[in-house]
This record gives sequence, structure tokens and C-alpha cells, in this order.
Amino acid sequence: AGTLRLVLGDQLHPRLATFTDLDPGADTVLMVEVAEEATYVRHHKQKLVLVFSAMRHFAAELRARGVAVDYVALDDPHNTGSFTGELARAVARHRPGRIVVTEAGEWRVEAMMRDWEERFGLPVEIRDDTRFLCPRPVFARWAEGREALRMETFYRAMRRRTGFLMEGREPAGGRWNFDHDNRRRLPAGHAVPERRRFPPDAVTREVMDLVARRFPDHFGDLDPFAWPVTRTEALEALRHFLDDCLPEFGDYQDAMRSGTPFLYHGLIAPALNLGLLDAEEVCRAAEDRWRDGSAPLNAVEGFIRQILGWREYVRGLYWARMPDYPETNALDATRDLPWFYWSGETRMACLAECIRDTKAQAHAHHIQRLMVLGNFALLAGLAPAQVEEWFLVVYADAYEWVELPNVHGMALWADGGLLGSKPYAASGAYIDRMSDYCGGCAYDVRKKAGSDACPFNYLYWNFLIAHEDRLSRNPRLAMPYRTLATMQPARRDEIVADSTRFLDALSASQGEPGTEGA
Ligand code: DLZ
Ligand code: SF4
Repeated sequence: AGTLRLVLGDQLHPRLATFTDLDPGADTVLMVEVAEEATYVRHHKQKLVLVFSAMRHFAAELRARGVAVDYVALDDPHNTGSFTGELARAVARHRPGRIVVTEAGEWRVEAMMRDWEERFGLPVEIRDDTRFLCPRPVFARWAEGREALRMETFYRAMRRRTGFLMEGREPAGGRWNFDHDNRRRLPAGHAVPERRRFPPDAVTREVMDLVARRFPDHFGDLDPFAWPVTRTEALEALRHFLDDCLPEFGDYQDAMRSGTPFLYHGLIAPALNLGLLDAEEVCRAAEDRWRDGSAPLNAVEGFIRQILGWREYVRGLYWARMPDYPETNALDATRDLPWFYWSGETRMACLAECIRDTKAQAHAHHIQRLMVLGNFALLAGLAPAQVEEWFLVVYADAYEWVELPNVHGMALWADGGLLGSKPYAASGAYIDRMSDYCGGCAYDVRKKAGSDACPFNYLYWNFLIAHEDRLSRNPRLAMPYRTLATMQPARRDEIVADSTRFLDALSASQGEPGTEGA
């Protein structure tokens, strides 16, 4: 009997561990489109199109290479709607001697996998996901006995381990981190490159019809869909980023501009997290651009840190702390997610713009996510579980392993500082410095108090006041707490009053003052 090799929708890599000993004469690759994966959260329509279209293209490529693929489409009348149900049917069809699969990206799916051996009475081999540069046991060993798990320490260890941007034992350019070169605002009138997009082919159009039919109530615009859905397209997207964007990626990686969401960003995370690209090749390609002199070190180091450092680190942390990780709520945040996160109907221009981009593209870049959408959720005390689900739903690149640490730990500080040394709280001044959003806003970013003041301004101080017991001894917040200590009691009262008025209206109307029912 041959081997049944199950490939999940985010495992679409030609050198996946699942394939290493594949015998084309005897084995079958199983791929299944299942309702449970499409609806365990109500993914953005473009995310569904991306996953299903990429799966169909990948199956066709395997077949073209002579591999027997058993592919179950969502609309198959016998489709049971779950991985376990479809595997049961496939075992009956193929009578395999064993099942081989690569470890899942999400704990939820890995829990299903652990049941399969007993349920099917067959050996089930779960292989390490070699698409990542830090195997789970290596991270676990690094994390052992450390109280705080800091990205920077991990990242340096990964640079040494892999040799990326190393000159012997020393970091290239004599420094590990060039971030202080990387916080520029985009000058007015600065022209940004036109981005290469990938209009749907016939396979994708068919999937778009399927998604429109089956998931009409899911968030997000279906059109225009333009994400890469094959490895060839993903490699072209990568090359375009390296050619046209990487040289200036570093300088402007934190900048935001209305109507121009993509700027110099990679836009490769949707493809990378599906498996159409892998971390090693992406880092290698970026490093080559520095070595051949076509991109500066601050840009290449900043980019490689995102992949080799941050991405590997959040994945390691996720597996080290699951399944308990999402249970903490260090700042006791309980407010319901306001409806405007779905509708975009808010007078706060920064939030409206970031939500509009998200709805239109299933994408927003990291500063939009962290410092606008995440920052507001932090300052307004939104319930972590609701915010986490929102982020998992709306972004084409979002899987729980990457979303949860970024939102629970980084944006909301709900883990009490395991991941980040301080909450990323910021007032309107930060958003104003890094974007052009405030010019078009109904609120005044220079005003600190009153109904037309930028809400981020008073909510920021209100946040520090509300969590004084918990946060005032944090050395990284020493400066704002010193300012707070010198504040007149009347000014403190005013901050709390403005914030209470705003937050009460937010809870009552699911909007904010002035937009009730908008
Ligand atoms: C995200 C997703 C969706 C929407 N649909 C499928 C599917 O129908 N079949 C499949 O194999 N995978 C799908 N995925 C990806 C899985 O949810 C993904 O493997 C887990 O989220 C990560 O463990
Ligand atoms: Fe956002 Fe405040 Fe600027 Fe308006 S004024 S765009 S709410 S930061």
C-alpha cells in the first residue's frame, strides 16, 4: 500500500517535507477544500480566493510533474467539510499503508492531527516544517529559563546560526540594527513606485465566483483581486520588490500615506505564509542585493530582520506558549470591538483609511496595523479575543501562529510583557508625524482636550493613568510617567472626563460621538 500525503492549504511549497520520499508510482497527494477551514473565522473574501486558487494551481503543478493528486473541491457533493472527515473518506478510497503530513501552522489543526493515528488505525507521520529557519525545538531550547523572550536577542542568535549578513562573527556593517535610519516620514510629493499586481486568471475567476456564492457575508471586497497565486507569480512579486522597492524600503518602512497603502512594502507575506515562497530564499535574495551593491544595508538589514528575526520569533513563541497564550488579559481590557472596525465608518481619518485599505486589499502594512488599528484597540481597552479575531479575519497573510503573538503580545500587551518590553501606546502626534492622515480628519491633532481634539491624544494619557499601578515602574515608560507626575490635577481630570465621554459613546453607539448610527 502506498502513502497518503496530506498537504494543507498553507503548505504549497515544492520542497515541503511531506514530499521528500514521495514515490510517484505508489503514493497519492491529498488536498481538500473544507468549509471548516473557510469558516472557523469568517476570513476576508480575498483571503479565501487566495487560498483556494493557490491550492488549485498547486495541485495542477503537482499533476504536471507526474504526481497523483486527489483533490476535493469545496462544492463536491460528498465533501464532509473537515480535514478529519475528508481524510477518513480518502483512507477508504486509497487504503494507504500510512499517512504523512507536515506539522500544521495552527495549534487548532495540530490538535486534530494528533487524533488521526488512533482514529484511522494507521501510522501518521507528522514532519517538521522545514520552511522555517528556526525549528520548534531550537526555539524551545533558546527560550528555556528566560523570563522575557526578546526578539533582538533571538534575532542575533539567528544571524549567527544562519550566517545572513555576517562577516565572520561580526554583523555586516558593524551593527546588528539600523532602525534609527529607518523612521523617515515620506516627503510630500515624493513619488512611490507603481506596484506589480496579479490580475485573476481563469482558475482564480472561478474561485471568485465560488466565494461570492458561498461566503457572501464575509468581510471585504472580492474585486479587484490581485495577489500572486502561483510560485511563478510569487517569485515575480519578490523580484519586483527587490528591484523597485528594497533600496528605499528601509527609509520609509514606517511611513503612511492616504490612498497609497503599499509604498515600499514587500507585499510578499500572503505568498510566503502560503508556502509559495520560503524564508531562506527570500532572505538570500535580499542579502544578494546588498552584496552586489544594489540596495543599502539599512534597507536589507531591516527587511531580513522582519523575516529571519520577527517572523521566526513570533512563530517560536506561539508554539512555546500555546494553548494557554491567548488566555491572559494583563490590562483587563473588556470593551467590545466597535462596529466601525468592520464598516470603516468613523470620523477618525487614520482608522477610516486603514480600514478602507484593509477592506479593499486584505492588506495593511505593519505600522497601519500596529500604530493605528492596534494602538487604538490598546488605548480604548478593546477585548483581546475580539481584536485578535478581527486581525485573523481581515488580512490575507494572517494565520494564528503569526497573528496571535503580533496582536495579543505586541499590539495589546495582553501577555503582560512576555513578548514586548512595553505597550506600543502612542498619541496623535506619532500618527501625524508618520502620515498625512490628520490633514483630512474631523478631529484636530494639535488639540489636547475637548470634543474636537484628536481622541488619541487624551486616550493616550488616560491609558497611562488607568494602568499607573501596572506600568509606571516600567523603565521604558519612565519619560511619560514623569510628565504625568507633574500634571495638574485639573488637567488629569479633564483627560479622564474627555476619555470617559468618548469611550462611553463608543460602547453605547458602537461608533463614537457624532457618528452614532452612521
Ligand atoms: C485558511 C485555509 C482555508 C480558508 N481553507 C483551507 C482549505 O479549504 N483547505 C486547507 O487545506 N487549508 C485551508 N486553509 C489553511 C488552513 O486553515 C491552514 O492549514 C491552517 O490555518 C494552519 O494550520
Ligand atoms: Fe487620527 Fe487623530 Fe490624526 Fe484624526 S487627528 S487622523 S484621529 S491621529
